[in-house]
Amino acid sequence: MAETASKKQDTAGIAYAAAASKKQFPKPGRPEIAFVGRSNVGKSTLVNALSRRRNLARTSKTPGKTRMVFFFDVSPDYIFVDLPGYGFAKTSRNDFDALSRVTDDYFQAGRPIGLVLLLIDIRRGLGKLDLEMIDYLCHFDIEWAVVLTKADKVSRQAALKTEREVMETVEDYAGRYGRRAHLPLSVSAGLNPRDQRIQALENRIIEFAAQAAK
Ligand SMILES: Nc1nc2c(ncn2[C@@H]2O[C@H](COP(=O)(O)OP(=O)(O)OP(=O)(O)O)[C@@H](O)[C@H]2O)c(=O)[nH]1
Ligand SMILES: [Mg+2]
Repeated sequence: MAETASKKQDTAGIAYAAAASKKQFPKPGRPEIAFVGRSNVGKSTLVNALSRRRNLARTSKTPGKTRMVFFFDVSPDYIFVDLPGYGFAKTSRNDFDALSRVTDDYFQAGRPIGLVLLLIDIRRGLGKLDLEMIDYLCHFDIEWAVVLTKADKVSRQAALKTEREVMETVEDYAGRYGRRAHLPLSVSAGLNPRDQRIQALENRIIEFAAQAAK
């Protein structure tokens, strides 16, 4: 897989590149929308929902499915980047280091990142690793917004409560780093890709990609 990884491939009618290391990253072009978060939070599922494809990004019940950085050519205006998840302990030490390295390389490569979507399982809320990720993104001056996933697993009321709690943390970090705070959006990509909240997220992505392209 590694030797062919940098070559452009095609799945579900969408071109993509898969990179196991920074040497295999495609040439930077359009603004990139990157998906990060703990393993199993639903990054690949959300990539599929937003791309209106069932099987573009591989998803799995078992954490640690996405091991490489995938660049999906989903729109004339932006590229989706599906990253390996963090916080996945059930792998060898070396594997984990490799996962971290390729993610770290991605963020430090000076690519045209329009927005990072930091995905949080709505039932778990922000954890220590997520807060470290926020610090990391702020440090590199990368624009980010929180997306709460698996909203179908909780009541609307509980979802609103978590959105409010997360917003407090987002505002705290935004204030600390002198950034604009972006409202967390909750989605249930697994069940209904045509949900209004997916639409709201898509609108936000379009807005950020347009800003990044300026
Ligand atoms: N109920 C529900 N399940 C979801 C939702 N989104 C994802 N899932 C499920 O959560 C599991 C993990 O989804 P993935 O999209 O593979 O997660 P990931 O973040 O890409 O995981 P890694 O690649 O391992 O980092 C799968 O079984 C999905 O079907 C959702 O909105 N609602
Ligand atoms: Mg994945």
